[in-house]
Amino acid sequence: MIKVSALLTFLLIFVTASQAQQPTPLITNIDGRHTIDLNGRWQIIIDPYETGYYDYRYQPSTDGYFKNAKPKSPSDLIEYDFDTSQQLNVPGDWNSQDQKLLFYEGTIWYKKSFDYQKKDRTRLFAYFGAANYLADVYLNGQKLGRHEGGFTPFNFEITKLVREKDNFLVVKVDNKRRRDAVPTLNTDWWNYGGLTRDVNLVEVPDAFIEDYFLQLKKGSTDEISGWVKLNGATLGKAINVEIPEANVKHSAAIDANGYAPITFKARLDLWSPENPKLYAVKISTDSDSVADRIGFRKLDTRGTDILLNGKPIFLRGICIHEESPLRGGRAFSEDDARMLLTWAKELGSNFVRLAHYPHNEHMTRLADEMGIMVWSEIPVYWTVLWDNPETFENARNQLEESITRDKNKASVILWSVANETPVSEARIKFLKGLIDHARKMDPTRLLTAANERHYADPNTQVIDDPLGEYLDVLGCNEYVGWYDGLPEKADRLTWKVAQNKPLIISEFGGDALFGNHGDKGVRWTEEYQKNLYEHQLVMLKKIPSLRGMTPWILTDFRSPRRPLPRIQDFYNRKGLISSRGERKQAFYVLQNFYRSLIKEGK
Ligand code: GCB
Repeated sequence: MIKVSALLTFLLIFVTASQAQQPTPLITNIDGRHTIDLNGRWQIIIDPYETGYYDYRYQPSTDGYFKNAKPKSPSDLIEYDFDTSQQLNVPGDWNSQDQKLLFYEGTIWYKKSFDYQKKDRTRLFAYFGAANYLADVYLNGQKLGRHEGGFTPFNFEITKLVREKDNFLVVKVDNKRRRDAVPTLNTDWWNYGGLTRDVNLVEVPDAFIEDYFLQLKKGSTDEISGWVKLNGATLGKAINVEIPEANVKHSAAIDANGYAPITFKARLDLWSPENPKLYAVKISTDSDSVADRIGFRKLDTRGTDILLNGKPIFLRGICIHEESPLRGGRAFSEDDARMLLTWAKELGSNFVRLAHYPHNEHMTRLADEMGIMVWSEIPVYWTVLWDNPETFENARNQLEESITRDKNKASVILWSVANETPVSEARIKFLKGLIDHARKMDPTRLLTAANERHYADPNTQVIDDPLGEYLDVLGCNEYVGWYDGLPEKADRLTWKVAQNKPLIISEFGGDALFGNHGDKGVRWTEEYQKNLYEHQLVMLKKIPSLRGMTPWILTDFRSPRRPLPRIQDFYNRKGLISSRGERKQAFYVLQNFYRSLIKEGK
């Protein structure tokens, strides 16, 4: 008897483990789809010991919290109850919604119940904008799968499992940091956990358009080249791409794998910050149709120039974290995105570095509309495990999900694969692998990374990271005047750049507490920060290959690495704008500088 039950337990665990599948292929442009949003209040259970997942022998439990069990009789023992538990808002990180969760790192279970009217020939997917960091997803007690990575979307098909009444979707979200994860244990931002972005049900027909890539062919201003990918058994015979405003009606045949390569000529008004023209594009088959708004523009480099539509440009940028300074916590809404991008525009920016991970899709959609160019990044930050194949696979997957989501956005001009990573052979191999993958997925955009620099002698800065060989645009972070000497040090430095490529100074800056005034030599004052910017800008203007900059950073943001009482209080204060929206003196220094560049025609 004991043996039989041991075997049964083994089988159950084995079956449960093998059910832990990957998400289904990502559906792009869910804004163009019929969706039912599952945002709002979700019931949650805080589970620091993962009692709802592991049994007391620390084996995955077969009747964990995902069963959403109820006592069937008064004598039944069930030690949890979603329906009478605390609730949190989705989208939203947990840390900023409940004071006791501010520093929490661990598991929280989320549950949402819903009814659904089934429709013939319709497939249903549960789509998550992001969950930080590890998500185990269950519907009606059955495991759908697991997703790793805190800043990219994923979806699971639930057509067969969904029922008309009382569905319960349960997600175990775990934001414990891990040495082998991406990012790793150590970052300079808040580890906001939870269902941080929109959750939707997406309805599509049996055979549907899963994904597509429609961009100008590299080097061309009048030829669109790409592909459309279908999903579903009874595939249509042809797919159509229509751009009515440009008189385009193109058809292409679908191959046996549901894939249709696309090329056609079109006369297009090109997208740029001055003219963020988006075209209504309709992609259809005999069974499905999806609408998008896409901008078309040409992107190249020539020597040390970045060319947009054939013209050299200067990237007047600023770094942004995905944090809503006024509400506090992760930014997730279109309003959050509008506020951050409007502030960037008021600064005089035509470019933003969305640090240090892919931001939510509202940001890139709005950047498309507002004419702001974007540097998009994955959280390969500082010291990930370069030799670990699983870590590489995780980073590669995050990059892939990010490119899959945003590859049709005109605003995105740069994919960045890393931030401040230490030079070594293993790291080059890792990052080269990511670069190759990005180029394969998207041959049109430029590749970059935020690297470091070193001193050849006390007055000479050198940028010669060997990774530069594989990049189109060099990124370099430097903190002259903050971690590296005082602001005046910038006056005596000259810069040497090994590669003949465009350079973006992807970070510089220093902390100032808004309203804290004093002599310019006093740290943490607005005057110090202002003085630092003044000296930096004079120095940077002298670098011949400089084609852009994204100072650190638009707004103050939370960081556990910043404990100094009364000054930092767990905020990184390098913002040009405070955590209450107030502009510091340095904001105006950079604004004036950008205005002068605009006058010079840059
Ligand atoms: C850096 C990092 C950034 C930090 C910043 C700082 O180099 O890339 O994530 O927040 O410095 O403030 O130290």
